[in-house]
Amino acid sequence: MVVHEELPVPIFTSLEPVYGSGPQLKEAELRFNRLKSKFVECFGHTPDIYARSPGRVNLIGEHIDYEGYSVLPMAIRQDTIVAIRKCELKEADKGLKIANVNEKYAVCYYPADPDQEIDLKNHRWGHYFICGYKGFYEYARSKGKDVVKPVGLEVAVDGIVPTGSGLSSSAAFVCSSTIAIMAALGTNFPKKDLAQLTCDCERHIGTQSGGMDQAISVMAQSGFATLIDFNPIRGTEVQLPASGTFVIAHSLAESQKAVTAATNYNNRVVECRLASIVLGIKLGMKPEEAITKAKTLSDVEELCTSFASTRGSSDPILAVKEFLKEEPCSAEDVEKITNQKLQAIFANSPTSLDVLRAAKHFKLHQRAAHVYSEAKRVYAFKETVSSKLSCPELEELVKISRDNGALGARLTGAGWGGCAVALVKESYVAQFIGSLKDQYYKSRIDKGVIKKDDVDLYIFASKPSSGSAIIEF
Ligand code: NG1
Repeated sequence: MVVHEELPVPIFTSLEPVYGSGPQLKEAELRFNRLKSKFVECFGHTPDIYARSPGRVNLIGEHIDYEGYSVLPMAIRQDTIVAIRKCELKEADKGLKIANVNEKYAVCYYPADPDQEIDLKNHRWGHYFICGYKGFYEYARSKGKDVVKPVGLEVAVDGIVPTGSGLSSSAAFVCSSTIAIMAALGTNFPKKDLAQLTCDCERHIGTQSGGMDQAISVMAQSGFATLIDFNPIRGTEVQLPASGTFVIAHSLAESQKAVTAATNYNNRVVECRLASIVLGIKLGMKPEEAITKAKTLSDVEELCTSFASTRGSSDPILAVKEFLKEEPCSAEDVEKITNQKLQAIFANSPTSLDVLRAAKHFKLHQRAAHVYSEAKRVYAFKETVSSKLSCPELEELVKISRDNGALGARLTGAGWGGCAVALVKESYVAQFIGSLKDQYYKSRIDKGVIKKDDVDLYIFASKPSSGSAIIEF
């Protein structure tokens, strides 16, 4: 069986397979037309090809992807579309020209050099395209593919994922850029490789991201949320209850993750790494071994659970409570345990060194406790959404009701037990109740589940009744 993540990115000749046939299609047609006009206006000819990638909403599993734990997001309809054209590389010309339909974003120019450094001190919107550009070449080289010589690229972008909103506008842009470059250069990679390479290359922007956003953007299947596992990346479709819709509401406070990485996002990643190292050492690893092997909390989970088993539990948080102090600790506190300066431990990671410079203290206990408990919640959520709300007893009761002439019958309330409600013709109510007593309740009375005299508490007819009242005599 071919797993869909092994397949290349699908290529369509019309918009319907992506946007369906409803109002979303109309909106998409307008956007593609506008993007094409922008392209022609900027570059004097039409693009060769387009690529799109969506944003996402994470349903459960926050701040655990970079620790190697599974998460459960779904793609949203908002996406980024990239129009692209390969062109001659002219001397003295900038090789990559990136325009945007949104006037807020001025045209960006970059050289056609896949090894260029991204100027992180000067944040520009076009940097995300360069992440994809670098990523494409890094992947192609790592696969020993005939490395395509750098070419000129003309690019126009239209993104409607709200920026700084936690809905992964950055991944939508990086993924659509990488895929556009790939398509313009006449190749196509398996989706799981793309998910990994876009995760790796988005880190050029300075955030040590975990990979959830790129994975769901590349691998999402319409109609499903996806459980995403890492190392290696894998997606499992999760059907959500048809009776519900997720509503997403913006707080209107923008989060500039790349700009605040040293104090916010990367700070958490570094704290998790320190927590892993300290737990590793406390649970028996030599300091040098912990520094090289304990990269994430998932690397030391087994040590934590075997510690917990000595106390009759399987919960890794027991080790967190035992070995990581709740009070924030200083760099010196940690260095006493690691026997090595933190600057030396993170010497190869400039963005982590930025964290060390900015941090006053580290919260190791809180980070580890969060990661281990959140990782479990992902599976609990999956279980809940994939399990039916009904239960065998309710199924049986509904069936008996229908077999005995109910016009309709179904479970009522939250389900997993409780009542069924059946609509029955007035003239038939007494007979209906009698049949249910025989066919459903009698065997339960015989088994002692309920008392014979109580049966009328469990099956009764009701008309719509009146509401609250205050009564004064
Ligand atoms: P947002 O804030 O939506 O970009 C970020 C990370 C994810 C994940 C979540 C927290 C990037 C690109 N994305 O998402 O990998 O760690 O935070 O669960 O850094």
